[in-house]
Amino acid sequence: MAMPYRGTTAENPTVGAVVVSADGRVLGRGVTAPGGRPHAEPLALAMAGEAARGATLYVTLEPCNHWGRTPPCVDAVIAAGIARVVCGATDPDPRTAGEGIARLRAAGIAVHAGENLAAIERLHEGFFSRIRRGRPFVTAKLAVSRNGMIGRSDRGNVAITGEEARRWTHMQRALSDAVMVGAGTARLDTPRLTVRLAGLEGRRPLRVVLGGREPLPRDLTLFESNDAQTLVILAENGKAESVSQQAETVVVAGRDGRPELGAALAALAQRGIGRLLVEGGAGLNDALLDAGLIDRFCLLEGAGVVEADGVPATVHGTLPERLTQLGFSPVETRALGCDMLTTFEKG
Ligand code: AOF
Ligand code: ZN
Repeated sequence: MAMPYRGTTAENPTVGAVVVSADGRVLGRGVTAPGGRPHAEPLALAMAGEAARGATLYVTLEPCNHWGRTPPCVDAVIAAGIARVVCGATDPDPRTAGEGIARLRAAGIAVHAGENLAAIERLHEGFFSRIRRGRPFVTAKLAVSRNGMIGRSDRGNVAITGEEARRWTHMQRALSDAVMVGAGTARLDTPRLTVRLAGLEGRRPLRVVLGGREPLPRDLTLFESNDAQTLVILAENGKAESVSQQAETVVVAGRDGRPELGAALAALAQRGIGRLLVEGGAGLNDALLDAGLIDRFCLLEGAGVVEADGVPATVHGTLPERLTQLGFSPVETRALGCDMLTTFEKG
């Protein structure tokens, strides 16, 4: 139930909680609220009210045991008289890290932890990555023509894939905390990086531009449109750059005048970004792949061919070859209209 709400709760995980009576009726349900608070459990418990006494709480993450901006969920669970808790992974946040489960047990509540871990790891992959590795979970998306091109050199936006692939991409943006492009793509493709899907206008992932060696033009489409916040990541000791007032900037360690990729991702994690979607181009994808910083690669293959001036998707053979060399394997292939989507994951 929490899956569709991914992308709305940063810096917190998107937790789902359900209160179920002894005879199997759903008494209450909750998902971490937009922005991360309230947490899922108090919402589900409030919905169940008095009926929660003696009931079972199913929750995708260990209930928290710390005073953050809200009181510990464990206190609410105990106060509600819940008899049994079935939860997913332990919370890797060091403020809870197993203590939530310990306190529930100490209060006489039966706890079954570690249920359905594969699905839980997937649901919370952004939050887990941010806490465990200090960087977001990175999904790259790239659209290539049948002959492996992502566009034409210096030609800006070239249609590679169709309407269904566009809608799929916008949905991936909606489910992300931030969407990132490199400076070259920001300049040439003039993307808006917004969610333009009926009913999901409220989804506004942070837009991130990774600065390059050249200053960014101040009239960038991303700076003009006020639809979502924009963050520009710049390299320290790079050229002093005055970025449009519409955007925020963060300065990280640099290499060759460009932001160092690991430092850029760490800066995003520090801002609470757990789920990051990278929308190319080829240079940024290749560099992230080289650095081992991509966790999932979504390859959209269009039916058409880009003939003259084609920009290849990678400088290392074809993308599927390169991904295989790096230890990725295809986990899903499906048609999106006339286009094909193949998802590659590591391991
Ligand atoms: C839960 N239920 O729905 C979520 C939890 O700053 P705070 O107080 O909001 O605490 C954030 C931490 O709470 C976060 O790092 C994670 O450990 C946990 N998230 N816990 O019991 C929830 N979203
Ligand atoms: Zn909590």
